[in-house]
Amino acid sequence: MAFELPALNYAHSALAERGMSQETLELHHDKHHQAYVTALNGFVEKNADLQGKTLEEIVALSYKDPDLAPVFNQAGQHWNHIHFWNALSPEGGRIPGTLEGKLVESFGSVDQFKEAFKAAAVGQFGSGWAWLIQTADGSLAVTKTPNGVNPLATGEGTALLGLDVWEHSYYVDFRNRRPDYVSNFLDKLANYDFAESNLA
Ligand code: MN3
Repeated sequence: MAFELPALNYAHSALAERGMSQETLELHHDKHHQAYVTALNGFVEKNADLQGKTLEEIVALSYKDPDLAPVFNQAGQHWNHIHFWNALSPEGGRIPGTLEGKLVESFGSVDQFKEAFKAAAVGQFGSGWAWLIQTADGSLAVTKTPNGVNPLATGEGTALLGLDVWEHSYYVDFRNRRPDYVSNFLDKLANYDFAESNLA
């Protein structure tokens, strides 16, 4: 069964007032994400070892396998973008109580969490992702990954909230101002209810 592009949970125009335009979502979801899905399906079609595997299984088995590097790039990006659309909300920015408690416990304060996340997102050289993760001991941490890599592949922890920092995610709305895109995400777009729902 071929992988499919999931529909957004909100209209393409729903985030425009909060800093992510309809044009960005049309390009990013309908074009970029679709391209990853199409390419991944092309690889699966030609490789019997990949057929019948879940997306998570393909991410795990292709990570760091030089022969499967092109497969990993597409599978990782498909997984990352499914996560990312859920990490955005037309009512974003509001942090529910349980998650807030965990953030304070792990980072000292919500502001210190945001500073750490922003440092990771801005500090990721070139294309990649910033993540809020829950590590094996239950505490929260911030990490960054290049290109299509994610915490599922690295085994660093469970992804709670991921932010795409590839230029295609912010160039229409913020041009070269990645720090402003990251701050806007944390304050206005981040779906912290989704992040909380990912807690163990
Ligand atoms: Mn992207």
